[in-house]
Amino acid sequence: MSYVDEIIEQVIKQNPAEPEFHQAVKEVLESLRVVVEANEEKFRKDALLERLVNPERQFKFRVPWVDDKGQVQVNTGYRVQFNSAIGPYKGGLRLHPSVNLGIIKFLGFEQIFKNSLTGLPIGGGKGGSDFDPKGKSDREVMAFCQSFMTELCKYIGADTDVPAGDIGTGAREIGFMFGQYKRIRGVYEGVLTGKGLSYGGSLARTEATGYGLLYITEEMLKCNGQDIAGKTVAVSGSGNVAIYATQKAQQLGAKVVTVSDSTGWVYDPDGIDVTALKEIKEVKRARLTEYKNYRPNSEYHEGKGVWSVKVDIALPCATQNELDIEDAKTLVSNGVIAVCEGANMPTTLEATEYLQKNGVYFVPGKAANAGGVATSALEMSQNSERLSWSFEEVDSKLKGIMVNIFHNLDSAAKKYGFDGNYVVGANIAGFEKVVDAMNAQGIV
Ligand code: NDP
Ligand code: 2IT
Repeated sequence: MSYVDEIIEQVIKQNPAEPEFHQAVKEVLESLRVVVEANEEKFRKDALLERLVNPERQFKFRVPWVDDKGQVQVNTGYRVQFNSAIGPYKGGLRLHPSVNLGIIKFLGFEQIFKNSLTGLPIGGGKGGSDFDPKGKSDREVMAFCQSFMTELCKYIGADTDVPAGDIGTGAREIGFMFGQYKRIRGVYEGVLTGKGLSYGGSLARTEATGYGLLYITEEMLKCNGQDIAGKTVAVSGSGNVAIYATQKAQQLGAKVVTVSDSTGWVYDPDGIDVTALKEIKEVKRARLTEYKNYRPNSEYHEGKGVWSVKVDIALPCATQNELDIEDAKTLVSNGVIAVCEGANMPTTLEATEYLQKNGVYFVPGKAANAGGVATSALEMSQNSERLSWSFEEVDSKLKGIMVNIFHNLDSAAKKYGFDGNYVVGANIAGFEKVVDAMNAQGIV
């Protein structure tokens, strides 16, 4: 059996009931087959793939907190420190009832290659909890965040592991966590990114993931003889990534006609009103049903369906496996030309293959959404030098990073004979730097 197949089998056997982690490992290792085969003897002897798929360290802990009725609640917290070959662990904290160890491992594994693609010195990590911020009071969210950080603070630090936001973790949660870290550890340092601007945050970090997604989409289309201006776009999700992806798409002259949340989706034939969307989601923390109050001409639909609209470009920005084979077939039959992933692993493996086979340009999340973590690394740089850069400076660095990522994955795909396959290109380009660093550092 080939080394790649052996490791895939081993991961499934050793990590039962973690289907998302299996999926992420499969996607990466399948892409790396050509590189692994060329170095099979050395990689086997060094157990390189075994070291790559096993986290360096993982923490699972109890998070007790008291709700507004005086009832004690208990959640589970996680932090997986996956790979520190190229820098301190870096990656977000997800707060969502679906969180379990397998989800955090899939996200942490993806993060290794994503962070490598940014070209910045950050290793891969991820964490979170099955706590659901939805419907909780600010005090309850604070109680949870303080309890979560009381344990997490033992394992993180500005030079060891730097968490950030992800689903359910935004500016409010990062603020509460930062306050508790500082109180317990007694150090004022850049231990988290996505901080508020008054206490060490970076301008453009809030916008970075969505903006970065559009910068890479624009560059990819340009290199394939297409222009983003005038295109119709479907966005899913209505959180941080979706909002700023929508905003930048509109600034670039495209028309975004959909957004969604976990209960339904909106179709706005005149183009999504970002100001209304921000008010509903960032200020009121309300459902998308409210959108119709701002835009009477729009439609609200319960359930799934965002991919049924005829568009040129699809940008999944909600969650994993939200775009399946049936959705891919609908998109293709509606003439979609590009799918670029704002979320982490939003497209199933089967759907990805179908899209690629049908000539759709497909940019995977670990490249397309890398603008968020890249800007987090820029926030770390600003914290280290105790300076703040202007919005324009951070934004122009972000754009440069995204354009560079596209060219790196395009070249890696071409170099190994997979011209236009940006999944293979991203995985190989991300892997090469990590492996080089792992080899240089010996068996650790
Ligand atoms: P938010 O919490 O701000 O928004 C998440 C959005 O996705 C919400 O609209 C939410 O709907 C929807 N959603 C979440 N879970 C589900 C689900 N199970 N089914 C359907 N819809 C769902 O998160 P972000 O915008 O930060 O993250 C979105 C994606 O982007 C995630 O995959 C994340 O890992 C990825 N990402 C985020 C980065 C960042 O900087 N924030 C960087 C790179 C990637 P509802 O409000 O109803 O829950
Ligand atoms: O998935 C991701 O890259 C993030 N949630 C952002 C991580 C970060 O450290 O900014």
